[in-house]
Amino acid sequence: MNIQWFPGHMTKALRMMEENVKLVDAIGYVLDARAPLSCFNPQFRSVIGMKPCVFILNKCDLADPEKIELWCKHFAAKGLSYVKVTATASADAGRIAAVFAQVTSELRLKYQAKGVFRPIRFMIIGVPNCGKSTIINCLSGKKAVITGDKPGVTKGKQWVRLASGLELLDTPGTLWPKFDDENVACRLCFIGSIKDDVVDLCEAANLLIAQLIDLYPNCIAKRFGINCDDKSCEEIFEEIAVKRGFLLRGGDIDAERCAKAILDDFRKGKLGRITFDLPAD
Ligand SMILES: Nc1nc2c(ncn2[C@@H]2O[C@H](COP(=O)(O)OP(=O)(O)O)[C@@H](O)[C@H]2O)c(=O)[nH]1
Ligand SMILES: [Mg+2]
Repeated sequence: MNIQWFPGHMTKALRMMEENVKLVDAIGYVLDARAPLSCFNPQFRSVIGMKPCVFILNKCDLADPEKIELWCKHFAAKGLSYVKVTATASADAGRIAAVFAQVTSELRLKYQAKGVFRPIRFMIIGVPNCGKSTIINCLSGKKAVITGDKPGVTKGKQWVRLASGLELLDTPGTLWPKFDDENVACRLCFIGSIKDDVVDLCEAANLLIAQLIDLYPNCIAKRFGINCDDKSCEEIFEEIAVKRGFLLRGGDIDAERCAKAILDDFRKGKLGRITFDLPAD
């Protein structure tokens, strides 16, 4: 799957982040727990610089608990701050606030010693659709910023001030111009970071089937009530279409509709709790 496209507004967003990083004390780097490795944007290195950073593994309700633990161990071994959350669950706000407080504790003590009051500012960054805005709403306890189940919902920067004195900068999600690894491109597509209209959905659905058969061999058979043994991805795709009645007049399968349904099932967690990426050095 070759997506070599980089919309101009993402360059603009990256410049905005590079300018605004001077104003913040720390970074909240959001990763989708279903594909954390694919969510690392090589261009963010220049954004983060030397700022303290918290890695937020989000959408844990949709991800594989065992693999989430591997990621947590990985961050801990590297001495990195992290928190695993489900931002749509308001109960997780406290844990995010706690780790934010932890990485800025030195700074807050310094302010206290000087007797100055200054808000602590975090910039929230990540690929499109990983839940940045939802995390901000979770922390603020209300709908402070707009969220949506597709990429490109947050357009510009937006500051949100919390009662605790914390200030959060919401940013638009950005991708990078070229994906070196084919897996990264398709996993970003699976998790909805890449706009569906710039990819071939049928190809994406077939790649999703291939990866699922490899990593979670029973999940498709279980969800769609079909037998996947010794079948190719194309055969499985067709069986799903027939089983679900995604047929066109004349009896051909409605591939587009079938592809959308498979991707949608994955994105909504109906195929089970799935994580594609394992930590790597
Ligand atoms: N299941 C689940 N959905 C989430 C979670 N966090 C965010 N979402 C959904 O993911 C979609 C994208 O969220 P949004 O905050 O707009 O992402 P952003 O583009 O990174 O700002 C929305 O439909 C959210 O409701 C989570 O932890 N679990
Ligand atoms: Mg957003």
